[in-house]
Parts: sequence; structure tokens; C-alpha cells
Amino acid sequence: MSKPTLGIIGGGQLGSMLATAAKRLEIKTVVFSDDMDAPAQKFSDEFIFGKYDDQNKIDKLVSKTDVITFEFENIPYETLNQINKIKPVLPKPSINRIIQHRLAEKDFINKLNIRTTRYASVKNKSEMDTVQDLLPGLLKTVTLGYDGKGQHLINSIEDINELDIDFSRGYILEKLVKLKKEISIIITRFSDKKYEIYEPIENVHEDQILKNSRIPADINDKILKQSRLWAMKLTEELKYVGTLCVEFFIDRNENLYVNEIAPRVHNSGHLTINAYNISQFENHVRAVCGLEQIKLNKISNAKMINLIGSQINVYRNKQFNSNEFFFDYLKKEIKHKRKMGHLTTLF
Ligand code: AIR
Repeated sequence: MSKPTLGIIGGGQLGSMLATAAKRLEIKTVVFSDDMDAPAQKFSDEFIFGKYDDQNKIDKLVSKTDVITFEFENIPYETLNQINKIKPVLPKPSINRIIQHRLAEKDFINKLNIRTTRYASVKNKSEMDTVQDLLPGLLKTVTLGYDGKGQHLINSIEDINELDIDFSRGYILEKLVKLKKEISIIITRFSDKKYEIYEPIENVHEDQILKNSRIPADINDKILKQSRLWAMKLTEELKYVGTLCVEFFIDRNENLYVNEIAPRVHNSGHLTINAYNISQFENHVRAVCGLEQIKLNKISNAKMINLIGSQINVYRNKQFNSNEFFFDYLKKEIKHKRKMGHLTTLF
């Protein structure tokens, strides 16, 4: 059987790394992005530039590919659903629809008896008065936003008056936990109860952007088992196909909470490229393209640092040791808080 051609919607660094993994498996890729300068076009076989609701461009993508995935959860549901009627979109668009919506996502998680932080929907300013027991909390738009975009830290009700918030967008208020540390689990589901799961990754954020990740995570055995179990349960319940990331909080009393689910490959899993026999990207391509599932094998401990904004400049001219792996996302413009590259060090 000939190998399928993979469509990737979204053209950022995650798309680049998916296309690179696909190439090694001799899978052709077509990237579709609304950014003319999308870096993933440098790694894919073909590139389609267009708005995500441009019917001609959608038709073009569908005609050139056999299976379609996405690297960014903010792709319009309508686009994914429409494509899925003609060619399979994996993971299923219905999954993305739940996870795109922070309230639906949290309701789904809690229904499975999996703990999240306490939260409430906030539709207008006066509703803030009724949810004061969730303060201090994070006020987030229910849809869109990543890397802290569209999020406000609210310590007291007075903070609201100082912010210019357009409540018509719909908000969720999430109570802050007394955070000890954050971890994530990357898992790839192939089919019923068939998974490859990576060990928990310990993450440090700064300004709501991932700063660094490392394995092994310094966590106790109970947290290790619980986080793995919850990641498997969530993935199975969603009948997910592909790589997914579950982000967790651990509080000062060693309680575990699911923070959020990313229905895609994830920044905290970049170290899997060098630290495992099969990366999160290769596993995603294997799962969505129906290729063989290979048992994961850890090669090394690892730490990854994100290079944000102008930090990339120093690394572009640096010499690296043989245990260091530098990735430049080749983004056209350096912007404040923009993820520009990363460095993984094996140890
Ligand atoms: N991304 C998606 N969700 C979270 C992140 N970090 C990646 C995807 C997306 C890219 O970030 O690869 O395409 C967008 O990056 P930027 O810098 O253009 O906003």
C-alpha cells in the first residue's frame, strides 16, 4: 500500500517539526496556513497560503491529501468539520471543539472525576461579584488565546475596574492553586487502548509562557501514577487518534489538577526529539497515518529551554556541544514573547 499524503493545518514550529518527522517516514506533507511567511513551508513538500475559510484553498488541500491534521487548536471548527466530511481529519474535529472552549473542556474533565481548579463562567462585569470566592484567579477568554494571550490575573474585584475587558467575548475565571510545580504528559493514542506514553515532564513557565522543561520530573510515585492514569483516561474517553498533551498543576499539598489539554503535539514535548527513540511528532504522524506503533524507549535525561524573542540572536552564532541540540524556528520576525527556537541538552 502506498503511504498517505498528510495535510497539516497551521504553519508554525509545530507544523515544521511534524513535517520533518513525516519526511523521515517518507510521508509527503502539504501545509495550509493563513500566514504567508509560515515557517513550516520550509519543511513541507507543498504549501497552501490562504484564510482558513477560503473554500478554494480548502478544496485544494483536500484534493492533494489523504488525511489531515492540525498543529494549532484555534483552527475554525467549521473548516475542520467540512474537511472531515470528505477526508479524515485526525484527531476528530469534535474533540477540538470541546477543547477550544475552556468551559466545555473543564466540564468534560470534571465529569470523568478528574480534578481541575475551581472555575466559573463570567458573562459580564456584574457576575464577577458572585464569584469572588475564586479570587485570586485567572480570567481567561473561553475561546482563543495561547501563551497567556487573553488572560488577566485578578487579585481582587477592584482589579477588574482597571482593566479594559470586553466581556462580550465570554470569560472563565479559574481559581489560582498554591502552586508547587507544573508537569505535563505527552501521550499518543493509536486505537482502542493502544498508546505510547512519555514519562511526565517538569515545566517552568515565566509570564505564562513555557520557559523550560526537563525529564525526569522531580515528583513522587503517587503523582506519577495518577498523572499517567488521568492522561490515559482522557485520551481514551475522547477516542483520540494522535499525540495529545495534558498539562497539570501540583499544589503545595501534593494534590494533582489537570490545567488544560492540548489536542496536538506540544512545546513541552520538544525534548522527545532527542531523548526518545520516537519523538512526539513521529508518533503523531504514525498514529494519524495508520503506520506501525513502535514501543517507546528512552535514550537520555533531557532539559529544554525555549528561546523567546531576541534571545535567539545569541544562539544563532553559538557553538554547541555534542549533547546540545539547537532548533531555530526560522520565523521571519523576532517579536517580544514570541517563541523563536529552543535548545535541548541531554544529560
Ligand atoms: N503553537 C500552537 N499553540 C501553541 C503554540 N505555541 C505553535 C504553532 C503555531 C505557532 O505556535 O506551531 O503555528 C504560532 O507561533 P507565532 O509565533 O507565529 O504566534
